[in-house]
Amino acid sequence: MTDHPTPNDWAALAAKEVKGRDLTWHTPERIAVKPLYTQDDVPGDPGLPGFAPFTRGVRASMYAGRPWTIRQYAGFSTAEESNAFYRRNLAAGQKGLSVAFDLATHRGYDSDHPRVVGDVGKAGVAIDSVEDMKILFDGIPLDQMSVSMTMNGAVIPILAFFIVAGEEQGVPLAALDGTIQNDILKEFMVRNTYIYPPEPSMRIISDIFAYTSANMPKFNSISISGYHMQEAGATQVQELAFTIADGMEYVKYGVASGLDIDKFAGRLSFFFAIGMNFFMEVAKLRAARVLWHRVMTQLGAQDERSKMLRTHCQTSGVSLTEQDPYNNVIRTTIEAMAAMLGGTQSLHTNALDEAIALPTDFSARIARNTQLVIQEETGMTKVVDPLGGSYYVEALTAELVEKAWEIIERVEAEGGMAKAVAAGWPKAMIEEAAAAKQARVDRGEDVIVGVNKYQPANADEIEILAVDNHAVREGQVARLKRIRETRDTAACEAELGRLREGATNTGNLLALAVEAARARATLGEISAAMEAGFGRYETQPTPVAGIYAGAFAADPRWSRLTDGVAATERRLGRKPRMLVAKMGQDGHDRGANLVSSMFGDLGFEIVPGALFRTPDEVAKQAIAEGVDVVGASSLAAGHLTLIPELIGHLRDAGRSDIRVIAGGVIPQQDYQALRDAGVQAIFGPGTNLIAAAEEVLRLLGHNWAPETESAE
Ligand code: MLC
Ligand code: 5AD
Repeated sequence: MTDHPTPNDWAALAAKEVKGRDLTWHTPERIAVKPLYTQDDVPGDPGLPGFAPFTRGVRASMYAGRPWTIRQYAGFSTAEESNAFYRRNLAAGQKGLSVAFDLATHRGYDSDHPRVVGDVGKAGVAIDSVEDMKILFDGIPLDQMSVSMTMNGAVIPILAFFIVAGEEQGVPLAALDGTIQNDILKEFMVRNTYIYPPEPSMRIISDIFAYTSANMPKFNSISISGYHMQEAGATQVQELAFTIADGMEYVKYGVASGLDIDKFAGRLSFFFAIGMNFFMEVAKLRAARVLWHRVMTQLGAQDERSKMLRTHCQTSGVSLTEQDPYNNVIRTTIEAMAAMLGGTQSLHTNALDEAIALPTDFSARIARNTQLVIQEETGMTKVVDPLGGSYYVEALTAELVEKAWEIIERVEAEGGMAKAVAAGWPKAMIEEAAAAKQARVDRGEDVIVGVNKYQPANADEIEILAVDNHAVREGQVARLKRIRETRDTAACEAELGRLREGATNTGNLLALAVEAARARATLGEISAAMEAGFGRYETQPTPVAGIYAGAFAADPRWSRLTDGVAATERRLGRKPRMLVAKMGQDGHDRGANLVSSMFGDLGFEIVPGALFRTPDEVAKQAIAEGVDVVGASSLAAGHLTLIPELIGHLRDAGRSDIRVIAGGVIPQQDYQALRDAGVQAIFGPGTNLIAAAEEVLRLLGHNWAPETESAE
């Protein structure tokens, strides 16, 4: 041992301590994280905050000057109820608003549309017209409060309603402050609340850039989102690369539509998920800024503001669990710290009931206070980029830039993100990562405290928020009726006609929709007018194959299940068949895709159902395809309406022999009602798919021998 030990001396000493065991950590991003970083690993000087390439933050003073915006995403039931919730939250320390719309609204349907019975007011607030939007912001001055709206499919009517609501509050267009998500590429990839086909959807975005850059200088015209990619299973490198590549594509479309890059690029914003890999997430935000600076320079931006990546973050929903739910407070705190140490501009912290329902006042308070405590009790905001210069963080930042750049180059070589999305490979890549992750969790390789390790002896019951969608729907239907009776029908029809014309020819769709909104056209009507020109987009899921079987190769639990499937096949004289169904406007398909992949690998014949089906359509498909079982996946709280209806249709058709099972975000409180309706098995969040497959085979009549059961 010398007086000045070298990294080699350290390696020798460490190897002795662990008897030569390799301490390298291979992450899902295929990054080999070493057990020690030294100054030899630092790629160079990261520069200073506020200066290009903004590695250390977009502002010189960062949180020492102004803390990030505490912006909690919320919305449920009616505009009245959501407005009251917003006001309570603002009084208690929240700083910015963020609106969650229900899925009917997302998909361009009014609340009285027959396809949305299960969805009204459930996953967000129901907004049908400018009247609802005015109630939503009643008493909230839109020139003082910045408002984010998560809207992508029905972005034109929603932004039009917002503009007209502001106008009728007396707020000039130029004073409106906020953000519209308006990011359709990731919808086609992972979130699925698209309405129109890709081409017209991209036109809508350029129209919004044109309108907001000319009229709304404080408004962020897009929130380019990686969040949903990580939720769908993407690795951090995939999330980073596809998000930056999406941003590039939007800029190229904007420029191609005739806009000057520096006129609109300064108002593009971003949105990332922050999961549990703490330093990876810190480095990801730093790498994102470096990458954006690089691509915007390449695309010819001159103004430094155009090259500055400003972002919102949300802690990861998928990292939270139904089991042992108070652990979620701990997880969210750690994730919130990663977001702030990465230099986010705005943050949502998830509530502890995330895995089962929307936040209550109680859970929302803890989520909000997580940020308030960090901001006001810890002193962490006093120093700009306190992790700057950390050997590990700087090295990881550089490695993420490099790894993401490889993917971005592939996207560019293949003609950009719109083409890549159409080709489908980014989605497939994410689904493979999701399947690999699920397999690691099911095998216990990735530990989730309270779920696959250290399970509590007794479950904690927590109070959850329940929304009566039938009552909300009745109220919305009555308001829609009133609007249709009191408006100037001819004027409204004329505006809708102009919009229809605009969709088939030219014209700024947002400007046209603002006129229609003033004339009290509803969201469904405005969407339908554009649909007349654009059509409605449909896709078919294509589950990935082989990932699960590969991860479980040589695992006795797997061969036991494939034996069970083979025995079932012999008994039935054909492979067991399962329809994996998605009903209502719920587009969350990670769970459904995982189940399809895994059961397909096991030897089931899988019928992957299309998104957005009605219960009647699913029953007919199940019968036509001759399936033994329908697996209904529900993540947007429509289960109590949609699944009993499905069972009713099967019964009416004399096919009660087709078993119905349910999976997804289903609170324990609802289990009995589903069982009473005839659901034969329920798989909540955190379900081990191996256990689920065993149960499904049992339902299909397979007799598990007791000795093999204990042989696990
Ligand atoms: C900030 N400012 C400073 C400063 N820091 N000025 C001086 N010194 C400092 N240190 C100024 C900024 O310049 C800005 O003014 C103003 O203060 C506001 O700060 P900001 O940093 O821009 O914050 P904010 O207004 O909150 O905007 C953040 C954002 C925006 C740019 C990321 O796009 C945003 O709020 N996004 C939120 C998106 C969101 O909530 N999404 C929810 C998705 S949920 P100026 O004039 O420069 O602007 C979802 C789930 C699902 O998607 O699937 O349903
Ligand atoms: N209210 C609050 N949070 C919501 N989320 C989705 N909808 C709502 C809502 N209406 C959050 C959850 C989810 C993520 C996509 O956004 O955390 O995981």
